[in-house]
Amino acid sequence: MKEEVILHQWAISPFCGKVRRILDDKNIAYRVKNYNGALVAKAASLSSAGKLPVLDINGKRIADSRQIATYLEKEFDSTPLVPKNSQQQAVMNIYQDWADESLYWYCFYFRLNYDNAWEQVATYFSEGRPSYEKLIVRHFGRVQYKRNLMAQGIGRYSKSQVEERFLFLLDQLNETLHEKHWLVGDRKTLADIAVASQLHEIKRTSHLVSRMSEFKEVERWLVSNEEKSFPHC
Ligand SMILES: N[C@@H](CCC(=O)N[C@@H](CS)C(=O)NCC(=O)O)C(=O)O
Repeated sequence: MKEEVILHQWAISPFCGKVRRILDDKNIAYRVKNYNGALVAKAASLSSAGKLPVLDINGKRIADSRQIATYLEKEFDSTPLVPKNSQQQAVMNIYQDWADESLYWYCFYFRLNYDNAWEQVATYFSEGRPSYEKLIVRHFGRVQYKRNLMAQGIGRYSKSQVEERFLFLLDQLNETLHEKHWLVGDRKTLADIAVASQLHEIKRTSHLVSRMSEFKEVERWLVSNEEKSFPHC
């Protein structure tokens, strides 16, 4: 019997959203396992980095969205998400790194520093768990992650500075997408998936959602990068 593919995830993690999109694009059937509320401690034990996503596939356990993407590209190559051309590949890798290492922190910032957004995160993050766990997430989760944001650096800037910088970057992305369907070459690549996964999560919880919709090229392109399905278990 063929083994089930299992994605260990948080529904609102942009990196988990990125892996879901890759699995969907490659038509790989999978089940999700969520680590909401107090299960966060269990999530940390799944890999040496202690982060999600983690994917169980073909008897292997793979951690990190980039490692997962590399594995899936090699094993399921009928829908390629990496261009053959090496220059395009390089641009794709730079976009992916920008999404994972820079845009991600904007998503984090907009969730942690705005009460309304954090309330939504606490709700998503404690779905299916006893209600007292939501209180823990709401308070201690916020304190802990704010420390990460300060250590990374972006947490030391004011809301107006971070919003202005983010909207500037969206404007630049908008320019980049002018008369183009995809960020790199003429088909969807990991660059689109990585960047769109971050932006979709920012839109999910951020007060900036209506400002973001002013960037028409980005909006159009985001529609092409929606998740095909949103599986729950
Ligand atoms: N480089 C990793 C980053 C994954 C990551 O940062 N995941 C977050 C969730 S969005 C996480 O696990 N955070 C928990 C922690 O840092 O302890 C990847 O691409 O998968």
